[in-house]
Amino acid sequence: MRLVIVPTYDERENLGRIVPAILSQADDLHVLVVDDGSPDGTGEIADELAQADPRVHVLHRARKEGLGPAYVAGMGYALQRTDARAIVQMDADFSHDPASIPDLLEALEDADVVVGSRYRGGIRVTNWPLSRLVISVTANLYAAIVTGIPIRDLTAGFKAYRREALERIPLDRIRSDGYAFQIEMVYYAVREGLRVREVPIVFSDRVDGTSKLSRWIVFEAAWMVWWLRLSAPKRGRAAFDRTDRREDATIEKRPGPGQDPGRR
Ligand SMILES: Nc1nc2c(ncn2[C@@H]2O[C@H](COP(=O)(O)OP(=O)(O)OP(=O)(O)O)[C@@H](O)[C@H]2O)c(=O)[nH]1
Ligand SMILES: [Mg+2]
Repeated sequence: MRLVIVPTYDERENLGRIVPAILSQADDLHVLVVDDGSPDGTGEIADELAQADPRVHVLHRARKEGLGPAYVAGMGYALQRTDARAIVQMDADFSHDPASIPDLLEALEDADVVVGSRYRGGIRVTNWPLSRLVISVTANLYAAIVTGIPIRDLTAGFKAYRREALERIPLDRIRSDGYAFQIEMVYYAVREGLRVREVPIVFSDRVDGTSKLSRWIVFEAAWMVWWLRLSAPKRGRAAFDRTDRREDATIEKRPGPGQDPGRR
């Protein structure tokens, strides 16, 4: 099976639609909803979905601790309590189109980590005010320069990992919340010598529900990239120096750890 992790906080308007939309993409897909005690009852909706379909799993957490900790918990669940051979992370608010999941998983056939990218080969973001787009593009450029990772969309939240890749990423070291979490995951993947590949996706602004974006999340990412750069051990720095900067954005330094994720 392959597992799609969806973190939720107050996503009542979206969860009941996104889960079936994900499951319909492939027969072996399961969904893990990680809900941080949403006051709007999203957790109960998740339980109802799980009762009706064995392909739906729910991880309840007591309180809102942020996107990063929710994903770390969900990825721990994936590795310890399932035999998922591939793990996808995506938002619940339809910013990430479930129809792109098969593309990400196909790209995973010859990569260890696949980043669903808004900015590789053009800009594909719909409905965002220009100001937010400018901030996002600038922030990604800044993060790429500081960390030295040639990925256009380092803050992307739509990603896929081989199980063996996720096992190599030190999840217990990750403390960050929002954009910084996304950058950290790619950073550790590159540092571990995993093959990271960027594939184009279209990102749409949320239509229903409310944003959990905060100023703190932006500041956290702004200093986190410096922390990553300055704390990188020599081995990691050397890995980045060898990083391939070709336009196709596939970072390949050595063969991945896993077998073909298409089989198990
Ligand atoms: N479990 C959990 N999920 C969260 C938390 N914060 C955000 N999420 C979920 O993470 C995903 C992304 O959050 P969003 O609020 O959409 O953040 P964003 O995409 O940057 O901002 P907007 O789409 O503009 O609202 C959504 O599915 C949220 O419900 C949290 O603290 N805990
Ligand atoms: Mg969103």
